[in-house]
Amino acid sequence: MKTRPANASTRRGSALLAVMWIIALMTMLVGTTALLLTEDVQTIQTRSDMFRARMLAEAGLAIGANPGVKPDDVNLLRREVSPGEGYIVTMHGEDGRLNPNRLLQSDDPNNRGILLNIMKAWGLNLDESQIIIDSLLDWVDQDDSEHMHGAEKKFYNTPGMPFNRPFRTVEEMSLVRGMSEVERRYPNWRDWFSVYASGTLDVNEASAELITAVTGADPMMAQQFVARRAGPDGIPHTKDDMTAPDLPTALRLLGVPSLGTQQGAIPLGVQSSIVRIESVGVVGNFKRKLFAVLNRGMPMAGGGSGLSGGAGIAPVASPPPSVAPVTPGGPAGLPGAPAPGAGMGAVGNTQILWLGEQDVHGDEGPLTAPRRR
Ligand SMILES: [Ca+2]
Ligand SMILES: [Ca+2]
Repeated sequence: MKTRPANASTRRGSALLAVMWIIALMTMLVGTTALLLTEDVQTIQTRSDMFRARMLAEAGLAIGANPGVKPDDVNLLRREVSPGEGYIVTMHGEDGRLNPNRLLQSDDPNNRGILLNIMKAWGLNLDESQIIIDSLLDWVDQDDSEHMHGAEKKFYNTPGMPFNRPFRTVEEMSLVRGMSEVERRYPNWRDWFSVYASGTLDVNEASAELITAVTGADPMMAQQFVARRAGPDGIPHTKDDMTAPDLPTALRLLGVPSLGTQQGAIPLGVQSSIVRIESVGVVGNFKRKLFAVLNRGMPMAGGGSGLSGGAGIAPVASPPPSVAPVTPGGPAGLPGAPAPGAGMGAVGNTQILWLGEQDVHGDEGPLTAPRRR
């Protein structure tokens, strides 16, 4: 009899404990469910924002691809369609870069001098440069015999390497013997090349270092020339640009009296016929970047005078990148690399050399066009 009240109180205690446990468990369950739901909603929102950013990038690309649009049409190329949403389009002449295939497949002995200048600018010594240059030559030639410092099948010991054909992308160059050292010393080496460049170097688009490497111009003179190009505002491709109107003027400004043999097989020009258009779609913190390389069949003038275009060329509608034909890649599994020069289609006189999507690096600035002073 003595133990009965004690038993009842223990049972009540146990029941209370059980209820408290259940409440705690249910609170946890509700919390987890709410968390999962929030995550789902966030995922849907993220997908929707990413999709919208891509649509905006496509819209920007279509506008930039119109031959009537000039690189300095800031009000057209930088638009905020609703708060925090819009696109930023930039365009520049692709001929400011060297075409590696033109350079490596030419028999002109002066090209080696240019390649040596380039390697020197990247911080490589003569021995390292010889190895890389000969290995690049071996990579694009069709035979299996090595240049003096080069590399063929035996060196790579990997099926399909070297490709023994021209580069289809600049990225393929990174597979060549010695290029890992270039990557370490000068990570921006890719900016010097384009497989879509016409082969004529546009001195109104090229970097000062590249101009020096190709023309032998004094580095300071080349820097001044590039600074002058951008005009008083210091921004390339704006109305105030002071690009060289013709090659003799450019050479005079660069202090290169006559090119002589230095130029090798690289002709120089002051305009690009190949244009690269990059479009970044922005939705809040989300960004998607699309780019197109177009051959407009006529030169693109530098910033000040804008794109020469319009007359005789049908406006270009941007084809959706999803339907762009993609040719098979190289043997080492670099898919999607088109054969350079093959083109991906044409609209009017405009040939589409490449359409693609890129990671967004760096800051594109504000969505709204800067106010003119
Ligand atoms: Ca070879
Ligand atoms: Ca400018």
